[in-house]
Amino acid sequence: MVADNTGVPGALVEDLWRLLSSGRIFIVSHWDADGIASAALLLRALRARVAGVYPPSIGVYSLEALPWRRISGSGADVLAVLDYGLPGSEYDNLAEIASPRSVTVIDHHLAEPPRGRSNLVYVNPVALGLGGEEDWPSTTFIAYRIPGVREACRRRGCSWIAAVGIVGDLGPALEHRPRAHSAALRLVEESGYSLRDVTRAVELLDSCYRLLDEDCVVHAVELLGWATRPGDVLEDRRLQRAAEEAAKALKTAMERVRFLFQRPGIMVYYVESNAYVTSYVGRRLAARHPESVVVLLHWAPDRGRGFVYARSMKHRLAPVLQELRRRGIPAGGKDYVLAFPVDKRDDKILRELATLIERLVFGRIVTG
Ligand SMILES: [Mn+2]
Repeated sequence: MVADNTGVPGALVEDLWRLLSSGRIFIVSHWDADGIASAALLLRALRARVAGVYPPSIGVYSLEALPWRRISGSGADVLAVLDYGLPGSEYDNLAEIASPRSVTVIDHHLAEPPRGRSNLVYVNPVALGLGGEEDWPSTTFIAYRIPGVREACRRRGCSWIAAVGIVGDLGPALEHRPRAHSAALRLVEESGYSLRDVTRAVELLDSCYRLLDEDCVVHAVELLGWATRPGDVLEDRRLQRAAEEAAKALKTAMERVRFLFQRPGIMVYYVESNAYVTSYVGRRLAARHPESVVVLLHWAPDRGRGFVYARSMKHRLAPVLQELRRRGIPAGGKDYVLAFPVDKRDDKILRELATLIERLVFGRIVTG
């Protein structure tokens, strides 16, 4: 295989493009700015062949969370899953269930690659050992390399959309990741807009999932699929309203968060909110305790469900994530973060998770 100048094997990207051009596509994208921007790039390139776009159920990482009824109803021949971070074996399973449809995955999360099936094209340079998360700071960065996307972007100019994914995924950490930072700056510069405008657009795009509003995510993909400048996002009424509401929810959540218990090196918190404030509150708490692992139970009373979140600035949580998945829990995450949904407001799962962290992160043998 010949690698192109970005390190993705050219043959793999060609396979991907051939598959995407072979029929009608249903796009399932992660609900955050990177997922939205990746879907928008495919929408630009494939336009009339896109039979539908919808995110998985927000906050849930599993095949069951995919919008199955919409997928079946769309009559699509190809399912494109973007930026969703499931382990490779799940995509083997998906390709098996989805058959005779084909499945294509574009991702940059650290995961075991799939065993592979004839109807599966899996493009994840991190999982395939072609570099780390810093070399591949977003799914958008990969999607922007697809020949058809390049072609569509040549006519309308969308390097700022490619930058949205990087800025969205790295957030405030962007400045501490020099390679990702310069990649984002190059893309933004190419577009003629400012990093500040792109950052503001990301805030608006990320407000849909904070309100647990999947339809709003679709609206954002469609908007970004047509937008010619960041201003088109910044001036959008629906996203403006969502952002206002999300900002209020985040502020209230930070005021309401309360400490539950601790173990050596582990701080456990609780917060109640009907918005998906989990990652925002969790990041703030992790920054407050940079030496520890922070665990947060976020309960959404109106929805009768919640989310458990763990993050650390210092300690890798990947072994815990692997163990949770091995136990059949639909957890998602990266090296230093993990999250999964719960349907009970219950301390027991928090104590179990704390014990697991003690064992797998700190190497403590815990009894009782
Ligand atoms: Mn991503």
